[in-house]
Amino acid sequence: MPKTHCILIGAPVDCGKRRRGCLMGPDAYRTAGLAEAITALGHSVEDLGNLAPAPVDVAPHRNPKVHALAENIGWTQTLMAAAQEAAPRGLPIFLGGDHALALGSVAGMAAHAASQDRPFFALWLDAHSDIHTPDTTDSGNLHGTPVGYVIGRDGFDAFPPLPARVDPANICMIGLRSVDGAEHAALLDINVDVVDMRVIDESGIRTPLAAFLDRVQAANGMLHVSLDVDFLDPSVAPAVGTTVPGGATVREGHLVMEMLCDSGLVTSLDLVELNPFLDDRGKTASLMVDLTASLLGRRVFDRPTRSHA
Ligand code: EXY
Ligand code: MN
Ligand code: MN
Ligand code: MN
Repeated sequence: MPKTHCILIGAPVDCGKRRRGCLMGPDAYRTAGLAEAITALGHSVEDLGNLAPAPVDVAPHRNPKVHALAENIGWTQTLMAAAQEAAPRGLPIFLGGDHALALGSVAGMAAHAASQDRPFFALWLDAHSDIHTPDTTDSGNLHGTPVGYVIGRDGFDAFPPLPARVDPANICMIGLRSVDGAEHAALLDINVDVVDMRVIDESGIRTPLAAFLDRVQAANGMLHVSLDVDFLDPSVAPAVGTTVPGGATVREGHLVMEMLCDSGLVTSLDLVELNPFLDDRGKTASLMVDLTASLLGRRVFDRPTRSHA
């Protein structure tokens, strides 16, 4: 893998849901040796430290269940700007923080891709589709809405206008096993590439991922990877507030990262939903660091970079 300048962006977003703890996520990754793992692979690292949400004053959402709207909007503004500042300088790695950070990271990276006149793609590694809007969410937790926002669904009136809408056909979701009714209805209506655990059971993770990566490559696309801890099975990654049994194994996680590395297509990464308060002596934080190292070229045996086909 070519030497890469990795820009760590601490995004201790903890307002996307009610259970607290993700605010400790960025420092848990640092404690688990993320920077050292990256430099050991010959890459350079720039750590921007932990950012903060922009101050926002906003009326409550018409859905009274919506939680912490102003803080989520403030983070979206901060991270949309941070993405566009960092992207021209290297590979931004957003250290979460819950998945509400992707409201800003994905919107910002899509804006950057548009500025480069290149198509933007997103790989959503998650038990959940996160495609609610503030009107359709039943929990009011906005960490369940980032995909809804970036594809331009209605209901995000108070959020920053999208500089560039993400085409749902350019999103691939892998690991799905917990999709709410309203999300299911939305997914049937649009052409997001959905790969649930049943598909993985039957055909493995390689085939659908290779097909998606072929599409990204053919389009000369920029690929954002959003890795939610709950993509993985809770037995190997317990430090997340929304565990769902029947998730990806450690090796399936590494295969995804190794294929992404081989493809050379990844231009930004989110590491989200780590709650160190729920971890077992740093086991989950360390696994996420190891998966990031696989994305950045860590291998047992070096072999010629093969296409993912
Ligand atoms: N769909 C459920 C909700 O909207 O509350 C659960 C969302 C979990 C979201 C986490 C980030 O993946
Ligand atoms: Mn998620
Ligand atoms: Mn999830
Ligand atoms: Mn979650």
